[in-house]
Amino acid sequence: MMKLSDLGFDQWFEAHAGDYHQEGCGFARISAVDRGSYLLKNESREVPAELSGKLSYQIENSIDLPCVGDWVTAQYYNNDSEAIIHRVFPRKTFLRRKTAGENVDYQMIAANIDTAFIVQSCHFDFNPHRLDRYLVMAADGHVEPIVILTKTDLITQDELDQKLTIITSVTKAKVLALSNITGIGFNEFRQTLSPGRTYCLLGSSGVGKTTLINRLIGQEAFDTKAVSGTGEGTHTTSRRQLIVLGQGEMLIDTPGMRELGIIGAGDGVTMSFEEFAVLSGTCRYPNCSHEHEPGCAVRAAVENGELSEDRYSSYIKLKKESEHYEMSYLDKRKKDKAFGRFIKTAKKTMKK
Ligand SMILES: Nc1nc2c(ncn2[C@@H]2O[C@H](COP(=O)(O)OP(=O)(O)OP(=O)(O)O)[C@@H](O)[C@H]2O)c(=O)[nH]1
Ligand SMILES: [Mg+2]
Ligand SMILES: [Zn+2]
Repeated sequence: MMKLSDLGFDQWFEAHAGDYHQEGCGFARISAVDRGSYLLKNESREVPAELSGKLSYQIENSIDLPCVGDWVTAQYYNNDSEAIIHRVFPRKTFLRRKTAGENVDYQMIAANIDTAFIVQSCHFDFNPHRLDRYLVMAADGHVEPIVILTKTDLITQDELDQKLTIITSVTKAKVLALSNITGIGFNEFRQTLSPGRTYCLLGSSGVGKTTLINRLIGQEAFDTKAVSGTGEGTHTTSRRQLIVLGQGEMLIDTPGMRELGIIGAGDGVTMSFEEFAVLSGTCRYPNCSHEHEPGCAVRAAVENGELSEDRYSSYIKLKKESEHYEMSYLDKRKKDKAFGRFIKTAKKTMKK
């Protein structure tokens, strides 16, 4: 039989186990989420699950809902064939994004991920600025990023080398290039996977995330679909799902993202633009925005060519977005909380 530790329940979660233990319950990991319904995986089985009434009442914000990869306290019933989720463990790491559109809210993509594979295709999808956004997302949730360039069969070695040079100029993350058609580079990818660790595949629709998983499994277990003439994917994968491979490596496939808004706390931006953090320390003003202030070390580095103009503008753009959303988000959470309290008080008053 499997142990919970095989599914990633490590010392970090053990340390919380006491607080999250509940009479008649066990611990399990969310292996799939499809709208309001969940699948749970424990040492012996995978079963459908629902939130307890109390838990759904307590949750005030969508990011607090369980997501794939979360650890939960669950109660089994109907001969252990179904479960009720009572509590959600704190997240050791997470991947989240701003939801599409104007409103300021976050959507959880996956929790408790060791490594995020940020997948771009060499062909139509390659875009260093989008890559920056994914890198910020990973840094924000304390997830190690690895960049994967797929479809190397569609470009020449020279074109590939150029792209690799661009990527290594924006990140220190490990970069892998591969083709699912020729198989070149695939073994190097497979060797990055270890038992008991959890990986998440991120990237636009049509870049080959599911094709990679099928290749690892060795069969066409999951649907993939050809991209259009302009390289647009067709949003084939529709749910987030955790797959356990033969040696116990865990992989989460995700639906391709249409729009990748930012992402969260200023933290992620600071971390994936490290060189800016270092330079900022020597700007004349401690809260320098690196735009117009005199004595700005960042501007100076751009002017003397130490930093590229392109990387500078990407940094400024993401920093502004991140600060803007962070502020509006905190504001919104405050209002939501106040509203939640208002509803609860109103309910109590009505009962009297
Ligand atoms: N030429 C080439 N085609 C590939 C490669 N990898 C995947 N494809 C093709 O790209 C298309 C899209 O692949 P999928 O695996 O469905 O892409 P996905 O990233 O899972 O897309 P979504 O599920 O929509 O997010 C399929 O037709 C694959 O056969 C590759 O390395 N080279
Ligand atoms: Mg897919
Ligand atoms: Zn400055």
